[in-house]
Amino acid sequence: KADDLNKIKNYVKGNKTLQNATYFGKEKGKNVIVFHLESFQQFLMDYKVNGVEVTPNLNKFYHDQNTLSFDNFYNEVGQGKTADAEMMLETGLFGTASGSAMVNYGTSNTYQAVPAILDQQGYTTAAFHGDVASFWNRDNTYKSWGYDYFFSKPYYKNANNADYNIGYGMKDKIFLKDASKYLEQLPQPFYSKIITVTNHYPYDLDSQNASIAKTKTNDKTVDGYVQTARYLDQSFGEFLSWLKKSGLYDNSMIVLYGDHYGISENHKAAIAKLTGKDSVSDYDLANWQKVPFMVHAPGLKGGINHTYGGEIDVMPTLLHLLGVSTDNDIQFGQDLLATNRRQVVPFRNGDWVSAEYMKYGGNYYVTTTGTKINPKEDPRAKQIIDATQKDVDKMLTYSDDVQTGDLLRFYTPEGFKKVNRKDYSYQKASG
Ligand code: GP9
Ligand code: MN
Repeated sequence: KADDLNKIKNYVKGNKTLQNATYFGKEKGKNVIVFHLESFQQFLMDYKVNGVEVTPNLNKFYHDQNTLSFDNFYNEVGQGKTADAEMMLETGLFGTASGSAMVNYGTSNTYQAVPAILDQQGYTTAAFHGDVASFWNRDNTYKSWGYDYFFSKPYYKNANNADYNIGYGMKDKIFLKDASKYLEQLPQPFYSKIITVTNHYPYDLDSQNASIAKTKTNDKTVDGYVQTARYLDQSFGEFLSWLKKSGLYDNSMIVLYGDHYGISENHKAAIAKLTGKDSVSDYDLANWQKVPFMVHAPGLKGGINHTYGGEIDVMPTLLHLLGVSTDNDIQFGQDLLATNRRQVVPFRNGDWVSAEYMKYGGNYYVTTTGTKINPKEDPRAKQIIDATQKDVDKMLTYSDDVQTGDLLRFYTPEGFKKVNRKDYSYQKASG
């Protein structure tokens, strides 16, 4: 088992990228607020329905001169959905080929996750979510990841009158108001993750909270999406103005990400209508997997960054911005701001996107033009495609080996203190 690790360590070492001197350590010591946009896709950015912006607050944030916004950033989740997104962002490991790694390995595996790493840099770490603590086995997994606090549903005084018919927990506006009471009391610097949920399949929303007309694709689980997305946008807008009033906006790095697609690729007819196309190809469906990724901080050199990347790349990107090296970490991402990135984005099923080609649904395309190609008729393309596929398969296999073999128990990065789960308890003290 331990020697399985040596192959993986060598692969990861070969995956290292050069530090970007402009950004490395730029946000050192700042608070971090990671805002999880549930089921929120990139196509919604600057999207209008009958001339009305669906997400004006997020659009403004996306185009802010101090926001780094990535427009070729993909979700890479498997069956674990939100849990896979959390696993990738906090550990730099993929979810597993089936099931949820958080559920199957979160309780007992050894991880070297962002909360533990930042804890050991003097940060207080806290997760916030309006659902019960056990969903996706978060309560146990967060102890393995070293979260100091996990404010789940029982912590919120409005928990029971904010329940929402999707059954996953509180409506975002009410959750965020209650959560901010805890956030403002966290010792600084803190690392926090705030998980929303209202913009969730099947995208129902009570009429008094709906502020935009449904779309007219005639697909009943699609047409409410713009309403719950706009509600999420308003929730974010309210939260952002609270951050500004509380002063936290000025000394925090605010990170936004969409965790995975909202409208699955099975809704091809509806997707075509939403995107004004007659039909959608596998090329369109690959790009449908794009989700937003944005990083804002006062004075940060912002702009739209076109590098091809995904959720697996977030951990090194954030830690490097905080001046924390990941050279000794076993993680599969590459800093999105590095200048020598491979720009290969593996999907959990072995498909992938790169800056030059993409493979999706068994078809191959030129990434920038959408031209369909047949590698058998193009030796140069075939060589690149075969090498990319080999690399993607290796990365996914190695990540699965780490998860299923719990291989990190055989390795402690230099300077990292092993996490002791017994040091953490998230029970709300009664009273
Ligand atoms: C559950 C919420 C939804 O607490 O995070 O998770 P998802 O269904 O998107 O995985
Ligand atoms: Mn989700």
